[in-house]
Amino acid sequence: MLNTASTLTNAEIRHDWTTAEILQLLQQPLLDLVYRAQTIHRRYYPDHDIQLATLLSVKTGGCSENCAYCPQSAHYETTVEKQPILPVAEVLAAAERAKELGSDRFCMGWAWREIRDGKAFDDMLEMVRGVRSLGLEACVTAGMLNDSQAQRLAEAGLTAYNHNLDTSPEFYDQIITTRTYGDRLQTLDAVRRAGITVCCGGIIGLGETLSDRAQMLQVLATLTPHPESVPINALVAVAGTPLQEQQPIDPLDLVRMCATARILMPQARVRLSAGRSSLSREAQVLCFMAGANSIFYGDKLLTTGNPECDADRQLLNDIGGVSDR
Ligand code: SAM
Ligand code: DTB
Ligand code: SF4
Repeated sequence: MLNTASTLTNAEIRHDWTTAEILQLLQQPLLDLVYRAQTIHRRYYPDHDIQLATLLSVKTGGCSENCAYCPQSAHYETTVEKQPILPVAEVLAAAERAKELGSDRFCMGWAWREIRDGKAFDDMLEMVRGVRSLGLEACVTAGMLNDSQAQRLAEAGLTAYNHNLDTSPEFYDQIITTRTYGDRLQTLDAVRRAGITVCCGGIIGLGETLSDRAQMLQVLATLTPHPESVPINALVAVAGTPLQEQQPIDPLDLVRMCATARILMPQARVRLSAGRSSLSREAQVLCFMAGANSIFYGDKLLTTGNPECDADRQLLNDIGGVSDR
């Protein structure tokens, strides 16, 4: 029944999506959009499993960038204080706990503008090797990097590098002025050239328009190949940041983003990322219906809260299929 001509056309992997087409998808009646996304999802992920990724902030706070959403930026007064970089052993102990909890991927974050060579980078490489030797996928997010650093991360066995576009090229400079959209794309190129998979997505709820969301998705969907993981974050409005007063997004907008990302990038892991603490179980299940197939699993994201592991385990058990976790 799925093999109708129109479904096949829907499921083609395309890299030439236009913003107008994407805007049209985002504006479709919700149930039509979710149906189309779910149809594609089932074709590319017949097991429709949900990947669990655990986050750890290895270097917290004191970042020189001015990303308006970020509690770790040194430009803003938030409750996040600059912390010393965590030692390798502590990070690997956390990775082991994540493995015991049933995580598939261990993601490590550094609040840096860019990676610099030296001890902290050598330690990062050791962390990557350690996480991989536990049998987990390893992901790093640490700002910009160059070809040689990407190459060394690849040699250490890094599975994925996370570097988000965050928003549209047009809206970008209202959110960040300390680096450009082009800088972001250059880092993604270096990651790709080194043979590391790309984890790249964005945030909704920054004050962007629907057209900004479509433009951001257009940039992602025209990357060749598509990013292997696409995190969709809802802004966590943190006191002290310029975006502290932003109104929460409508959870149905997150459903639309997940569905559209699934249609545009059928093979990607679409990760329902920051903002899950404010979503009902039902809204999360709708996102899964719409094609989200990964979550951050662990009581904390980098500096802000995430649903408790117990609550997530319960949710996954209640929707079925993961009773062994
Ligand atoms: N410094 C590195 C960078 O910017 O690439 C890595 C860490 S940074 C915290 C990773 C991503 O987290 C950002 O690109 C952004 O998409 C997301 N993020 C940060 N703060 C957030 C917030 N308050 N709400 C939602 N997403 C957020
Ligand atoms: C991503 O897209 N979201 C994660 C991960 N990649 C690194 C980070 C979310 C951070 C939310 C705010 C915080 O906890 O500091
Ligand atoms: Fe720094 Fe990353 Fe936060 Fe921007 S998002 S301020 S680069 S830690």
